[in-house]
Amino acid sequence: MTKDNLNLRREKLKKNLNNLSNGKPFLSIIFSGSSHALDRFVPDSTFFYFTGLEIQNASYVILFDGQRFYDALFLPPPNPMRERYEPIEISSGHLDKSGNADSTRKKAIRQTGFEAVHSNYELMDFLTKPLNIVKEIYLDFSIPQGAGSESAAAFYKEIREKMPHIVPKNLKDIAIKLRNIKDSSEISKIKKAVEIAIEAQNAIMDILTPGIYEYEVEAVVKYIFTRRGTQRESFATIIGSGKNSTILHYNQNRKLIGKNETVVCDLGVQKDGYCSDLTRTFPSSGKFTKEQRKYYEIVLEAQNLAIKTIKEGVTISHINKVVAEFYKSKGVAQYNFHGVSHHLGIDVHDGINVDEPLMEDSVITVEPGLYNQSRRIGFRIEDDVVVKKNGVEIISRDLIKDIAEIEKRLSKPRKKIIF
Ligand SMILES: [Mn+2]
Repeated sequence: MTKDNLNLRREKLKKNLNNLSNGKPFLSIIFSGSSHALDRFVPDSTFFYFTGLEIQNASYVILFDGQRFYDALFLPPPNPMRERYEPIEISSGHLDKSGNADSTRKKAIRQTGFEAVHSNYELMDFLTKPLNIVKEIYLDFSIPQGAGSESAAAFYKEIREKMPHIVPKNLKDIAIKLRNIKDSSEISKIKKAVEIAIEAQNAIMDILTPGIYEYEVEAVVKYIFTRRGTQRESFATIIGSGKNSTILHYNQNRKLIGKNETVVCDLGVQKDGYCSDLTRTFPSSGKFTKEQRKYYEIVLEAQNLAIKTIKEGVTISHINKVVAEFYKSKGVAQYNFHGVSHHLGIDVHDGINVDEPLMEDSVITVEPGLYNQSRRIGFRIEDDVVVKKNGVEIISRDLIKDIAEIEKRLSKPRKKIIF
């Protein structure tokens, strides 16, 4: 992520906040969160979007005093005891006796691209000083996803308690609005994440066979993800066979895969902060049964229809409606359990409302499914697309999905799961 992109994002945020507060003074704070002792740290996605940083207990603060903006990053101060437990690449450093940044702080300024870096010791002071002029404070009210959510909630609670007379306002909606449109660096990161997810789906097609456990398939997925240098899945990988293929978020992955079952493989990985999310449904024995084939063809047709519908200005609600009507015409509406699309980005479900018109360079999934629970047949086909003015770019186009192609690949000798 270049510093230019980050600066541009922060400029847009300031402009939006300024509009919202009608030019009156305000404060805004975005907290990065923190992890439990042995957990791998996941920064708050909004903090990451505006800073590109993965630093625990850091805050991005904006102060507008009515005349100008002060942009500041607050970081944990150097702490040799903590550094015995965790690597600390960037810390706030200190001010020297004459009030100048010491070399650690200078390094932090250089590495983060912020003009001002302060220590967390200075945070409450910085926040409470302008309280005679500031009447509004923008915070992220929603509990951030992932690890660190408790610490973020506690942090925001403390801030609000210390400033009882200030009107708290929600920053999340503005952040989500900005995050709706991906810049070129974001799209290229999502493409990388998709590439790795495709590799995982291809690996599944090499090893899938009746008689192995769902978790063995998951192990192959995780092997690919980790080997490619990623640190986390977009969500817990779903490998659902037979009746499990009809349970949308089945991620226990404990069952032995039987003969002639449908196997829903829904997986994604976060690479450089951005998620992929791809689903394919494979026949465990290499060939779909006649009944399975019927469902698969309908789901694939529904997906093609959805993809043809998507372009700038269309809403996700509309896409859902188009697919629902198509299913109705095929007599399978009762097996349609969920919406077709969600936004994809730093969060696997980038939280944009389904009634918001899609924008050029929004990135969404297209994932219709059908689930006949009594027949133990579930199907989902999911691709990731960039929305364009007059259509889409299918990022995951290299991953096969036609019945003939899948059956051909699955007819090859099975690879053993040995590394
Ligand atoms: Mn999805």
